[in-house]
Amino acid sequence: MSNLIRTFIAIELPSPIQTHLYKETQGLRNKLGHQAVRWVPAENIHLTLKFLGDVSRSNLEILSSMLAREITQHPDFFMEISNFGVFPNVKRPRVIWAGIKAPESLYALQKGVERTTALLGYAPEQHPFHPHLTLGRMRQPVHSETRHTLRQQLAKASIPPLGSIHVTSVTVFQSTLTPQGAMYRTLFNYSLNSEVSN
Ligand code: 3AM
Repeated sequence: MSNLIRTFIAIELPSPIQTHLYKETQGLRNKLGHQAVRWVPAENIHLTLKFLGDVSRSNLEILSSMLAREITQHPDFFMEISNFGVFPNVKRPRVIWAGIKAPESLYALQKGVERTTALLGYAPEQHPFHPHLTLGRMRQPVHSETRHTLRQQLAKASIPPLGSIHVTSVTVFQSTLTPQGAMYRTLFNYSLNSEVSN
């Protein structure tokens, strides 16, 4: 058994929301196909707060206790899935995502997680936090035809209201890379504080 665990910290989505979002994006998958894009299966769609990479088993314990202390101080909140987009942009598409509209609580939570992991020596994220659900990753290089289809689809695609998502906890995941794609396993789950007001 490896001593290193590929780890990230994320917000899980309720499975009906995953299913609903997956159905709503079926058109996008049909149009772009599976050659050009590695699509994320419904059950793997989540909101990443922090990617840590390899963490040693001995560091997991301290990480878990420090994260528990931080996360349980933050209030629960509601968020919504808002729009579609691409990172870094449609000219150089790498990641197709669904955006998240959330109150300040999510941003404070992400900062808290970032601060806690930085204390343990994990490199701070260079990009500003842009809450999103990754739907697919474009295989490189992207053909101009695919870029064109993507641009067209994004221009006309809109997400119907999928309802408010009540975020009540944060999960630390183990990610195992396999030829079939990433497999996620829950390592820890911490409840947000339902007693503090938003
Ligand atoms: O949910 P998203 O797509 O934002 O892209 C990976 C995914 O984020 C990201 O961690 C999340 C869970 O796998 N990730 C994977 N490797 C990464 C790396 N080397 C990474 N983020 C930053 N650096």
